[in-house]
Amino acid sequence: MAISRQGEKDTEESLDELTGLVEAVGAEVVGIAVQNRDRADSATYIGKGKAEEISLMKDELEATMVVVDDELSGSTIRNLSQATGLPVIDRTALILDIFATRSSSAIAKLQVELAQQQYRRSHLTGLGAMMSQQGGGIGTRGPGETQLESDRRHIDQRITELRRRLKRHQAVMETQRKRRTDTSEKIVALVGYTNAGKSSIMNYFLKHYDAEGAEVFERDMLFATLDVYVRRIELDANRKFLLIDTVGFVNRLPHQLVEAFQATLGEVARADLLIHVLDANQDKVELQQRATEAVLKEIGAEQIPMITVLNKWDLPGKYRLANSALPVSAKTGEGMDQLVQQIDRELFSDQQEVEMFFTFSQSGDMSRLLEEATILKQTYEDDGTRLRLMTDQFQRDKYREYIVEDHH
Ligand SMILES: Nc1nc2c(ncn2[C@@H]2O[C@H](COP(=O)(O)OP(=O)(O)OP(=O)(O)O)[C@@H](O)[C@H]2O)c(=O)[nH]1
Ligand SMILES: [Mg+2]
Repeated sequence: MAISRQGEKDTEESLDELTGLVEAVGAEVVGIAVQNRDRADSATYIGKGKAEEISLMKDELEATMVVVDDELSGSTIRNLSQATGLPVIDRTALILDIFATRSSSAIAKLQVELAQQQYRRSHLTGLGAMMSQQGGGIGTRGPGETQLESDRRHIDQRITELRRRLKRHQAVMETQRKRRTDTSEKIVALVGYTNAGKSSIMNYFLKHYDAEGAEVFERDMLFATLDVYVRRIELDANRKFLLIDTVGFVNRLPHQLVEAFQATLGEVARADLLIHVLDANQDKVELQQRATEAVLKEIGAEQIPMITVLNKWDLPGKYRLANSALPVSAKTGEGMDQLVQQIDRELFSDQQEVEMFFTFSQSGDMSRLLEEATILKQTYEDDGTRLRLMTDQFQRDKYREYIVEDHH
């Protein structure tokens, strides 16, 4: 159910998306109600008349719940529920619910629960009142404390605990990241709308570029991936990068989730290059694109260089974008060579040939550099080793003192 405000054209698109989200939790949409009005009703969101209409239709439709395409306050949820005679759930709670059923790793579970508790806390007023009407919580209160205060206190305690645990996970991730950045390895992150094919593209790279890492989970469902997967991809011995696959986005991704998923989304914000994956087999390509761009902005990743791909090009719907995007298919491999070329150009165009000289006492630094850079020529001299190398900017900065200036 939604209201359509004047001048807003995307109500229908948004309701299509909502239908997908409802189906993602295994429910079925039996009817759609839209009301044209400029502002939401302060008490019941939709007008009283419309609410009564829904109430009258519910038996015939066998409806068991109202899903609202917006985030509502706790008291609006309660009022609308009373007016329609049905339980009401808003868009945010629905998305949180999908995330909750999909999360399997410890860190994803913590992040989802944090978002859920934050949602609960901000909706306590209305929902709490509903609970106390049912006589819940009697006998559990501290002296002089209302039900609401005690609920809030419990939630706050839990939120503190969840944040503490997440911090520990983040510390571990930070150590892993330090280990990676020490080797100057470039990071490429797959981003995009949920179900666009990010994990499938990751798996294509794993299959074709001889990586040791295990394949990642891909499935035709919303939010199949809720974690961060990092795999090393080797285009060849000298051109390696880390590829990151992570959670997909939807339109108006709840801010509680974006906040709670900081540990996960932070990995994206640190990437050197983004691959924005769009599903070309959908007429909602532009909606998908906007949804992803909005989230990237929210996590501070909008400045990172980006390659946009139209995935699933093997399927009949070939929706294009106004700007140039690369058609690819993770299934058939079509366009993937061009994608590799573009990645190569973005990541490794700062490669330069230099000459370096290491004395024998500097051989420690030399062997560290040789793990990363390509040797073109190596000559042993009386007092050390002379190398011609292909290096990137990071290596040239780090090993600057060994670079031999051109002598004439
Ligand atoms: N025909 C076709 N199907 C594809 C292609 N790429 C992915 N798919 C299918 O699309 C579905 C979603 O793919 P995933 O790789 O799981 O999508 P994702 O972007 O990782 O999705 P989330 O993790 O849920 O955000 C799966 O059923 C894939 O098999 C493609 O190029 N062609
Ligand atoms: Mg995925």
